[in-house]
Amino acid sequence: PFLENVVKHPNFLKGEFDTSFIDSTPELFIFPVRKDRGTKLLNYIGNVTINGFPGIEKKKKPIFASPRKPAIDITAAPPAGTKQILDAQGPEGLAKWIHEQKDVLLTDTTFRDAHQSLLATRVRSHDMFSIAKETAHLQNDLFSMEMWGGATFDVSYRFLKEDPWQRLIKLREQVPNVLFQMLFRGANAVGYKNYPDNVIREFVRKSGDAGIDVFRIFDSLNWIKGMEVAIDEVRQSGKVAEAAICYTGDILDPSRDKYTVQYYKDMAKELEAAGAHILAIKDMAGLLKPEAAYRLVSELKDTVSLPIHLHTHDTSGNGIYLYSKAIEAGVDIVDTALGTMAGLTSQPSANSLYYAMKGSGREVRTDVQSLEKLSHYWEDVRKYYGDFESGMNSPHSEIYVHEMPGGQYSNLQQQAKAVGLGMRWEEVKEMYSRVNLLFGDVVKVTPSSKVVGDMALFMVQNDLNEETVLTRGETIDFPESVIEFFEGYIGQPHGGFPKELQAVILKERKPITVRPGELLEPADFDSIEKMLFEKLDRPVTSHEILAYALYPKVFEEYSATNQQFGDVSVLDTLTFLYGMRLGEEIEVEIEKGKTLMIKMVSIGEPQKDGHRTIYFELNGQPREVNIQDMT
Ligand code: 3PY
Ligand code: ZN
Repeated sequence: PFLENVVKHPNFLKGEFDTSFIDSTPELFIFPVRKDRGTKLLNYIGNVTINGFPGIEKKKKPIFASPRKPAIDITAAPPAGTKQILDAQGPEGLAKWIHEQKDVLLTDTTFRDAHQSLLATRVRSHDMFSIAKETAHLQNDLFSMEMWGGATFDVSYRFLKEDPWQRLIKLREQVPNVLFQMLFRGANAVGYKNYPDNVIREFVRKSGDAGIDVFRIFDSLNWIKGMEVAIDEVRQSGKVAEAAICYTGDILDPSRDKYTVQYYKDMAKELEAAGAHILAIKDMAGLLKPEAAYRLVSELKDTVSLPIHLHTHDTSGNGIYLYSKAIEAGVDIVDTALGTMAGLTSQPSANSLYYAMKGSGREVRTDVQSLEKLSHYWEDVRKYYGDFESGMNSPHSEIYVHEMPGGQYSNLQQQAKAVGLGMRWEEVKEMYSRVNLLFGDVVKVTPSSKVVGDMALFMVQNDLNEETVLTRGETIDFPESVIEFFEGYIGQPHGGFPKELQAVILKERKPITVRPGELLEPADFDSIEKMLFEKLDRPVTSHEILAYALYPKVFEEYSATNQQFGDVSVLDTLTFLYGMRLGEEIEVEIEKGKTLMIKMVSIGEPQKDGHRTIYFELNGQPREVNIQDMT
């Protein structure tokens, strides 16, 4: 009661005390939830056992052996790494250090883009925490770990029902030595539309405080204006601004003259002038062919004096080849994933790249034995998420035609299934490339890629083609994301919008040409805080306020689930996705040193009103919960 009074005190709420501990340890303040955590978890487990997990087929919980873990001593602090270089020398010092390295440096994407691209972003914090310390010890020579941002933020709340900030904070504690990198969508932050400037700035500040060091900032239309606020805030926060060029088209194909080498060189110069510490080439779909990689990296090295960091996806199977060409041309850092989380729509394998470059004169800075050990863990963990695999099991050279980003492939496929187009996936992909041309050949990366995807789904669903969109467009209600795109609310595409299509889509609405951030009302964080305080009946963290400012509905749904079931992130992944088998017993560590023993004893028959009673033992005591059977 005393604490409750304190935290409801007006001064406390106004932020006149140092309240940063609320952000880092929110569980201390969630009193009502703590009391019956056990029952809430039983309700969750009962529910998922009976009704299945949304989006995947209900099935009996599969049995897998525990994941293999490297047998190393993780009690001592891990060896120093790039984090210590940044802390001692600042972003400019770090850039200088990168330039001095002869070996190629790696960013490991296993914790972010690899699973975003292979498993629809569904890898849970639980499986990252289990291997984080080992990773810190074995991967201490990485340039960075990309482990946050992109779709992970939204998916954590929306589907995994867990707090992405806690993922970041806890990983930071366990990995104090390697730079943490996030993917930041410029004015779209980690969302799908432009946000007010104060949201962008606050998000950058808070992510920096929580542990992010390197911000890879891009704009989904390569519109520099959409990146400037973020770059500025990252610089002011003393963090590393890695500004990205999104690569699209084909610089080797003279018939595709919209995105030329000169176009990318001009953009690189502008990003350098805007304050980038590192230049990223973000080949989000894997369109950069090996010879193009050589040419682009060579020319960019002659154009700017920034270190160059290359990102690609291995969808075509050409990833290692293009990296070796880029390395020959002098690229400084490349993005790879651990072998068993690499390839196809994910990044090329670090393990394979190591062997490819051995003896070439420029080696990859890594210990391949360590990579193999960590790869075993991920090989085993990946099985948990089998239901989210895209089904792609060989290289797809068709990527050069449809140009769909790796991070979008498995997600759009889930979206297609959700609207009943699972069987028409081939048509959706083909329509995706047609929509790109209809839109004037745009850069496709979140959120512009989502707009193209939404339009492709919409056209397949409604049996529309390029002609009928224009002739019947006046009477068609286009998806909201498509309307906002043509209004200019995610920025201005290179070469402008196709005018006729824009008029048909917008109807009475007028497009804007300025930066949306100049028009959007700043978010009112105080009133969000008050509203959430009333609703949740507890102090709210600045992280929650930001999450609400980004996606109010998703955050509200997450909070409701959280109130109903408590913190489900403590469950192991198979229990989270499939519940329990009869007679099974599991251990759940709900906080450090506090473990619940849960046994599922029996499941009652459905009653007239559809309820079933599930009988558990919780720490040896009988407990029952009633679950509505919705199957
Ligand atoms: C994202 O924005 O999530 C991406 O991965 C884009 O490539
Ligand atoms: Zn990517």
